[in-house]
Amino acid sequence: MIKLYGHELSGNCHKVRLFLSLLNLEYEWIKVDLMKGEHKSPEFLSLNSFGQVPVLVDGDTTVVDAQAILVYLARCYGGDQWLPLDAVSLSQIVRWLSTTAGEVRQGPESARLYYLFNATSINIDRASQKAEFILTQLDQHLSDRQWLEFERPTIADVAVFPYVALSPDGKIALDPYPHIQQWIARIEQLPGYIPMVKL
Ligand SMILES: N[C@@H](CCC(=O)N[C@@H](CS)C(=O)NCC(=O)O)C(=O)O
Repeated sequence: MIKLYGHELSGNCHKVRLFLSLLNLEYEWIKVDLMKGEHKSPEFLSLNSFGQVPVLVDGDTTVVDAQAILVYLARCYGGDQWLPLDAVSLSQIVRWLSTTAGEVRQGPESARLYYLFNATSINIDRASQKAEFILTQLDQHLSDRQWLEFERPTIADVAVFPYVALSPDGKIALDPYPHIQQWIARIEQLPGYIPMVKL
């Protein structure tokens, strides 16, 4: 059975849990207690030397990094629907995987870390500015479409969704972004949708 190592308050882990649920795949959840530093233990570092969750183990295959795991699951269990492979479509999806690891992480994800987990090394003014930038861009992008790319949800939506929806945890209101709010509501209606645990 697939094993997922993670923490329930991590949006990066939630991307993977959400996608496993959308794909209706069974898996074993193995909690890595970040508060106790379990992600820096020798056992966990032997799975991911970066010392980060999520990590997915499927038989002999170990995949680290939320975006890499989404790609792996999509191609093994979801097929073209979630991750098409022609050059143009693939580049459109990768653009959003990159955006979530870049602008979304520097913006709403960092603001959430600052306020929820007291990560005071984060420059909150910079994170808030970055959040406003990417949320404005996303809202505009979603103004004339239902999903980030194509006429259906893909791993682009699954990857970008958690930290955007969690923006209020970082004291960033979503009221100014009506198209993002509608997109969030659409994702919440997908068969298999699961909410994230609240602190
Ligand atoms: N690029 C990685 C980042 C993962 C990440 O930042 N995980 C956090 C939890 S959300 C973590 O494990 N932090 C502990 C640490 O970096 O020491 C991914 O997308 O999976």
